[in-house]
Amino acid sequence: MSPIESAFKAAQDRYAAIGVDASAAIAKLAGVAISLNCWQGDDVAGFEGGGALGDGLAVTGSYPGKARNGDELRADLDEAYRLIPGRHRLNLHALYAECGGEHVDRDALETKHFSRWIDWAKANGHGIDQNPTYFSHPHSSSGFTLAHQDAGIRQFWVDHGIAMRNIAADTGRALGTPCVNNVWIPDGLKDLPADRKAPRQRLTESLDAIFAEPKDAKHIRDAVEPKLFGIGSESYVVGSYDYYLGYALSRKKVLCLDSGHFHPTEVIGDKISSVFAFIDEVLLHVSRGVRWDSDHVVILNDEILLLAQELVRGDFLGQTHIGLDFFDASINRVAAWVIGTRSTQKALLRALLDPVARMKEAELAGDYTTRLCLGEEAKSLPWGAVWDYFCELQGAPVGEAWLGELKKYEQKILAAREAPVAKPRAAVAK
Ligand code: RNT
Ligand code: ZN
Repeated sequence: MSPIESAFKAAQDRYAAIGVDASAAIAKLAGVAISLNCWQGDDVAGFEGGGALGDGLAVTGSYPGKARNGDELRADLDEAYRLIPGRHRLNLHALYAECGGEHVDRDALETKHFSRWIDWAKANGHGIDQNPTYFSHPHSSSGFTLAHQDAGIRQFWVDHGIAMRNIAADTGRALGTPCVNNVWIPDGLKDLPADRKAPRQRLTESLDAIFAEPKDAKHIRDAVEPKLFGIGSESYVVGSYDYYLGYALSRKKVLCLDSGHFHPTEVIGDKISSVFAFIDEVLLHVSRGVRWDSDHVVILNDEILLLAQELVRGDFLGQTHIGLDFFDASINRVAAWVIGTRSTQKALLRALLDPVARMKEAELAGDYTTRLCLGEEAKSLPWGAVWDYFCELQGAPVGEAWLGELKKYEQKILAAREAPVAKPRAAVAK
């Protein structure tokens, strides 16, 4: 028996004593696929070769070795998946289409432009999720897309939405697992609007046009993503939370909850059981806002723990698509995926190991002392031993061992991507 396994056995006994089945927790965690956001790999640059990132999105940092094309991005993702226990998905974006050097505008994208992604996903057992890209484009430069006052520009973006829906459905069909197609638009205003109503009416018309064609739920799920504010849309966001909650509810769509898209004291964990009272499926963009929607890498903090507890305690995992959404260019970008995904999984595992049955029982009996005591004691139970064993079972590195492996990848692969720096000319002594 390996030291990891014997530590697990001891932990398992400890959990059994409080009525928790650690093996069952591991089995459940193995079934949770997390959708890694491709855009962490290249700072949301994409392959269109266009202008700078904007429309409310910002990436800071200049860590060397950023992926510059599909092959490099896939190689980096392969490395990340290798270091994460379990089988996971990929969260793609329209601007990662591979058009073989040809300029194909967003309204003309077809499934063939994603065939390299689909083939790679099939070969490696990954599901794919998609996102139409409503930013970093000349037609989004005014800060408006689907709610634009110009009917022509609106139509361009509706056509993009339709194209991406077709692509998502084909992707889901090809991979045998539904592709979640998530619509986020930057539309909003920096300063106080004179008219808050008309853009929202236009957005409803545009969305209804995009979703007009019925699609098979076996292949595609349509999701919509609300937001409180963005850089340049501080005063007004057309697709607010209230707006999309109503839209998703009335149109039977998947509601996307991004942890960075609410007031700093508002947490999405608290919303889970409310939205599931009326909505069938939720997409999560697990992220970490620091003072604002800063998209820091997810860590194992109280916010993510609450989110995981709510998913587990409400038995909502089967109706929840878990995606990541962060972009940090100040650290190794592959490490960002590994840390964010492993931390999300750790939160889920801890939630699965909580003595929930006993806590609920105490709550119903009005014994809040016991409830508080059990929750606090659970925090120092040997969940780390269960996590290590899960990693070992899944053939993933245990503990920080993954970092050593990634450093080798960095030295061998990422470093080679940097153009050699010209040596400064020696100062000439006068
Ligand atoms: C922006 C949204 C959106 C994006 C991605 C790149 O605030 O969170 O999900 O981060 O589409
Ligand atoms: Zn998001």
